[in-house]
Amino acid sequence: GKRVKLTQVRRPFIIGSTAVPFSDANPKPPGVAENHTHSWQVFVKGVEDTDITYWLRRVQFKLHESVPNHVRMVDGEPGKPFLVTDTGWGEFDVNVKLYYVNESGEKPQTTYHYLRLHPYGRTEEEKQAMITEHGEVRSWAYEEQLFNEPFDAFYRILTAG
Ligand code: SLL
Repeated sequence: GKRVKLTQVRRPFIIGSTAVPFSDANPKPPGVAENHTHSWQVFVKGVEDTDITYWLRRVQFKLHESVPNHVRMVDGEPGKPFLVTDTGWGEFDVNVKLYYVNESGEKPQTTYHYLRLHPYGRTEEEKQAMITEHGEVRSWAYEEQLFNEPFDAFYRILTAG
């Protein structure tokens, strides 16, 4: 295949996490360890949940080694986030490896996301801004995937629809 010269295609996406402390409203499921304080999710998804599986086919989330089965592979399902859900007690860096669709010819790329359980900020206001009405601590990053001189076939996939 040929590359489309002098062309860049950008696709926005979100890497994020949410965490909720265990409470009456978020009870600890049976079997969860005594020292676990939160349930959490870490994800890669489209902005406003738009589909990104036409360019991203799989995501590997490498969690802290203290988490059982800490390397999680998630295959894309159209329109759904690439999502890992678990429980724990501590914050850590998640290694996020993005695998692109075969037509792209792109090698996987690694990025990071810090899993936050506790709100942080210099002021009480900044901390409050991280908490949603459901008591979720939210840490989201808007990212942009750049495809530089994509292959012809991939360019057509990127720009279809
Ligand atoms: C810390 N650097 O020391 C961090 C590491 C690791 C948190 C936190 C595991 C839960 C499980 C878990 O929450 N690890 O046992 O499944 O604070």
